[in-house]
Amino acid sequence: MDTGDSQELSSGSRQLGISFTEHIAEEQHRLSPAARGELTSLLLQIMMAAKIISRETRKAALVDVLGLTGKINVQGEEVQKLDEYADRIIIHNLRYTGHLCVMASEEHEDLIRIPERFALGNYALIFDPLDGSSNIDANVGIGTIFSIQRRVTSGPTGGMADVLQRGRNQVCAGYVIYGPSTLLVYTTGHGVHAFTLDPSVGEFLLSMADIRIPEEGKVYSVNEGNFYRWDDATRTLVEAFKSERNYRGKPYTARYIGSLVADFHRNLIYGGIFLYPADSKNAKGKLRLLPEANPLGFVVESAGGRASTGHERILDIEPQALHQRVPLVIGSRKDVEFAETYFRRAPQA
Ligand code: AFP
Repeated sequence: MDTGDSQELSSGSRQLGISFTEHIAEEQHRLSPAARGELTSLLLQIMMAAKIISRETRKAALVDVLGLTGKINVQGEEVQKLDEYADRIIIHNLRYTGHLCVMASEEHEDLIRIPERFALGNYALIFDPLDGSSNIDANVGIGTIFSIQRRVTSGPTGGMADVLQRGRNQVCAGYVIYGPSTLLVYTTGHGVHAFTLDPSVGEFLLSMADIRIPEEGKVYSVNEGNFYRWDDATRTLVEAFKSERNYRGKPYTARYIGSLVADFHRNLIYGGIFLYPADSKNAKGKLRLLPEANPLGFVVESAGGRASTGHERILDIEPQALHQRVPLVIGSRKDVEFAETYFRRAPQA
């Protein structure tokens, strides 16, 4: 009987329209034939959580989930109801898989332990359950960001060392955008691929394979309301983007949504630079190294782009704390390199 292997195209796992489930099974077989399928199974559970969160974000307005819970999270921000929901869904869908030793969420001050009744696995999951949540009530694209590290501790439970690893050690990273369509983007360091949720079949289908970010873009993306909180280097840089005093010799276009996944994804596809620099209010920047900068840094580098603090490569930073913040300059390679020349002239905070 023909198993179908003989008809297989060499680029089978990258054929548009193929399901996420089939794609990751094929990729795992191609890249590490001896693997036991743990990462595949972990990704499938992340996909399942994303489907549930997607469903809830779509019907949120109808069931009065929108709005604040009235609580403040560990970052000192108001917690939106959907943040809590997304956080719970991810934990409940991932903790029993037997593939994780520990989890860390932007919404939790401490590590999330795997309950004793479940088996421990070889990976640690770090995530931001619903990034851009202050945009929820305006129906703007929001997203889940995830990062997977290989376990480095031994013993009866996972620990902080499993989570506090440099971004360059990531095994896999990606994000899901809940926007006009639900999109899952991921990389294991071998190409960046995007899958669109087809609601009629309930599957994520490959919509963009091997995404490459343009070397230079036309867009700069920054919250310019912070202008008077910036140092001189940042102000001069942003003025260079708005004028002809940049390496392209013409002004960039400004685009800022205020939802990191949405701003990042637009620049990944069209080219451009996103910045959240340090300022007098956020001396170390606003965004978090582990659940935001590291996974997006891994994605952008895998697509040929660059991610930096302005002074050093994001993926080389040795994390010191779970909720550590960093200045973030990310996007098209030439644009980020241009920005770095300005930051490097200024003293590092
Ligand atoms: P929220 O999740 O509180 O909306 O924060 C979003 C975010 O962390 C990131 O997604 C945005 O890029 C950034 O903050 C926007 O920050 P500003 O509102 O200060 O521009």
